[in-house]
Amino acid sequence: MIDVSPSVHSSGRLAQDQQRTSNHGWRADDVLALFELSFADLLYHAQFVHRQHFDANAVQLSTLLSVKTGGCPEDCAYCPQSAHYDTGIKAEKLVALEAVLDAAKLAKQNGATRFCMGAAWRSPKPRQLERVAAMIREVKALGLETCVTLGMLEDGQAQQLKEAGLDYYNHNLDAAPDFYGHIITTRCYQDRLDTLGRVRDAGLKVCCGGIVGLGESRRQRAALIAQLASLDPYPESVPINNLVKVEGTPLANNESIDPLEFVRSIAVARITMPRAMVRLSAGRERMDDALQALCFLAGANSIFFGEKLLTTGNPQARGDLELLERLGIRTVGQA
Ligand code: SAM
Ligand code: DTB
Ligand code: SF4
Repeated sequence: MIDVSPSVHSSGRLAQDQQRTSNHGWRADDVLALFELSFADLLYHAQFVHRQHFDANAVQLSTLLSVKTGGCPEDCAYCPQSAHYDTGIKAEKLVALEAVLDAAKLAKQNGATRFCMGAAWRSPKPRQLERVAAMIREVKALGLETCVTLGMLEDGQAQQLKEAGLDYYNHNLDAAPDFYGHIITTRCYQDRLDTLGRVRDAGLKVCCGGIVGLGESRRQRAALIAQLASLDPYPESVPINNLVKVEGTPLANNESIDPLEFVRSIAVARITMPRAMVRLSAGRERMDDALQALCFLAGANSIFFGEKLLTTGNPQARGDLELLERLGIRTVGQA
């Protein structure tokens, strides 16, 4: 019989790894062993780890705003904003500062404590970065936690964002190294790791996660999480996205992932990155209440809140608040 005591999992790594924020590497095989636990054993472990570091009845609300939509030169196969695919999303200009501030004020009024701004760029140009830095300064001054995702950064750019008051930079690894080339051909894994290194060196917190349901195997899901958990230190924030299938993208007709496998992915992220905020990110529109409740039980402690992600839909705010109330979950600032 498997030992379900929370101090030891089948590969014997849990006890030591839940204690630290820096790892000396998770092997994909060890992460795969977690995926292969029984559902009850896995959730028990995840909930145990979660409760050691967080209030299990608290979730952070984050609101997303696309500050520069569409026309992206990258060819990410999942993305409605890539100029390579005909998805009906038009390329727009960078949004004006005032409009960003209005959205941030509204998000705060509605209960969000974190405001994330996304731009469909391969990498920002100096003038664009200055404008985003001004947005960060003003959003931060409202008392909101700030996160931006702008693509690859060059030397000095992460520092500039840090000086503007940025808390987190989001830059996802998205997929396992051996699957990345099936999804994106216009950049490589090392490009992503290089930007993550610059973000870390500038003293910013790292927000880095991935997408499940891209057509990867369970082993590749485990390898993605092993990569994330082996960043040293591991990310403070880990968004786990379920693919939103968008008409016109190459992945529009992908088979959906088993919902319980998505819950497993959250649980494994929680166990391998015990102190990280694990964010139940894209894909909630297609999840029912019970499935989202399982995600919280598995250790997710943040959601995107508000009717839109970047270009696709998200559940209605009122329904989210009702669900959290039914579950006895409070909303909080950064946990
Ligand atoms: N262009 C920047 C970049 O790629 O880093 C920032 C914006 S990009 C839209 C941010 C993240 O959104 C991607 O890394 C990916 O994880 C997520 N994303 C994009 N399209 C998605 C989709 N259809 N389903 C789920 N997640 C998606
Ligand atoms: C992340 O990992 N997920 C968010 C945020 N970081 C920027 C983006 C999800 C985008 C979903 C597709 C869209 O709305 O365009
Ligand atoms: Fe561009 Fe980011 Fe979309 Fe890739 S995920 S196409 S880099 S906006």
